[in-house]
Amino acid sequence: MERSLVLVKPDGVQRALVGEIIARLERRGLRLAGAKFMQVSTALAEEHYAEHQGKPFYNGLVEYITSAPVMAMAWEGPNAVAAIRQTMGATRPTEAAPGTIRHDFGLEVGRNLTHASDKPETGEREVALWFKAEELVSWNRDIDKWVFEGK
Ligand code: IDP
Ligand code: MG
Repeated sequence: MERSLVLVKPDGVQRALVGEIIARLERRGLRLAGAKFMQVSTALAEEHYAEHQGKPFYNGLVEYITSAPVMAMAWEGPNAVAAIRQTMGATRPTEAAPGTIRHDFGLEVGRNLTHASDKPETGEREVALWFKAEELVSWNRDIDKWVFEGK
């Protein structure tokens, strides 16, 4: 079972889209494993976005993610990483497919509402960076057998 970090970034929180974004992931069949509403520190922002250090948008990106609270979540399911990135849509909202979150609610890459892990390994690393082990819940959902083929 794959896991992905999902962040509703400050623009999504300020625009009251947390519930909408959670609803889309729930309806997709993904299972929530952890969630916390939090103000991101500069240190966490810099570690999370370390791969982008040195790029022209890096400083703005750290400012953006620390500018207001975020909803940080761990979601799981078969192929969760690919499924969640598909639901989020392409990084640039004007390149995101209709029906995706970034298309349906966004216009600019620097206000693209969400973060989702880009590979299964990244998912494991990012969930461990944002959540302590005791903040994650391992559980069986009654509908799992109707969503997960192997259950
Ligand atoms: P991703 O969030 O779809 O994985 P990445 O390329 O990993 O996209 O970039 C991380 C975040 O950095 C993006 O979600 C977006 O908020 C921001 N970003 C990426 N490219 C640009 C840019 O060209 N200008 C401003 N912000 C950018
Ligand atoms: Mg990325």
